[in-house]
Amino acid sequence: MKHKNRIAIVTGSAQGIGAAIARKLSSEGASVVIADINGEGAAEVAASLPDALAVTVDTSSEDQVNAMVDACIGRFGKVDILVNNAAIVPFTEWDDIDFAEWRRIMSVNLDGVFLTSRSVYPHMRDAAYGRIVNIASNVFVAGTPNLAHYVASKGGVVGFTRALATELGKYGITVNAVAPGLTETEGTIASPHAEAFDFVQSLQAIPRRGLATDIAPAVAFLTSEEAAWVTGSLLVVDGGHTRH
Ligand code: NAD
Ligand code: 4PL
Repeated sequence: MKHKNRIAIVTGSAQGIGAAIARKLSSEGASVVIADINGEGAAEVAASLPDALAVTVDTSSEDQVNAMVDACIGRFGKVDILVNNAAIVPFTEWDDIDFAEWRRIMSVNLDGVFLTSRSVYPHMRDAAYGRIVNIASNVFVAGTPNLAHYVASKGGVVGFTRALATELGKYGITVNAVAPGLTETEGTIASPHAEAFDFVQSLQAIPRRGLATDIAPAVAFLTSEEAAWVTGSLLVVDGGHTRH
């Protein structure tokens, strides 16, 4: 039970990779806040886990993020782990991205990571313990097409991860990023990305589809106590697609 007595917030955990991370941390003993803009989906995941709390939150809203962290502290008294997983995964040709769409992706995928990190920080600093894991993507390594705004947002997430790791190391807080490759989730299956699985599989060292349960163990390592010496890193989890 590597995460016994640990309290974790996982954003975007009503489905997909976030739900798999929440289930994994819960199975290792953590109490998990299932935080998602889809409150109904969050409630369903929370109901399936022991001692989980569902919170409806738009992670791009400063007020809602602060209320989410208050709800966690109110229920559990602390926050040990933050997993920034919530994101929009778009599919838009580069010259069809208008400025409003660019801003929408940045506000959820990048601003949201800043807002949640800033909000949990005082609690982690005062406890002299914290684990922050940001979900990036291997598109930052590969420069994948039809996602330019998303690729830029994930590059921002990797940069912010490194800077925050530098700032927070002295407080016992580690900050790392995990970069999945194309992964079968409710989101990708329902989008044009579904068409890419065969091609991406042909590029991978391991020739099968990536699943959400392939990503969760990498996150669970970085959120564990024993990963104390790993900070500012980017762990690519993509079946050897990019070999980064
Ligand atoms: P998904 O679309 O299946 O699920 C995303 C979840 O985030 C949903 O429950 C959604 O309601 C929630 N969400 C969206 N916007 C939100 C907001 N503003 N506030 C709170 N919650 C919000 O996504 P997924 O495929 O599971 O991807 C999860 C993470 O993994 C994302 O960060 C994504 O960029 C990353 N990722 C996914 C893949 C992939 O191929 N699936 C590959 C690399 C990285
Ligand atoms: C390889 O993060 O990593 C498509 C869509 N293809 O969101 C991703 C790859 C997508 C990816 C991603």
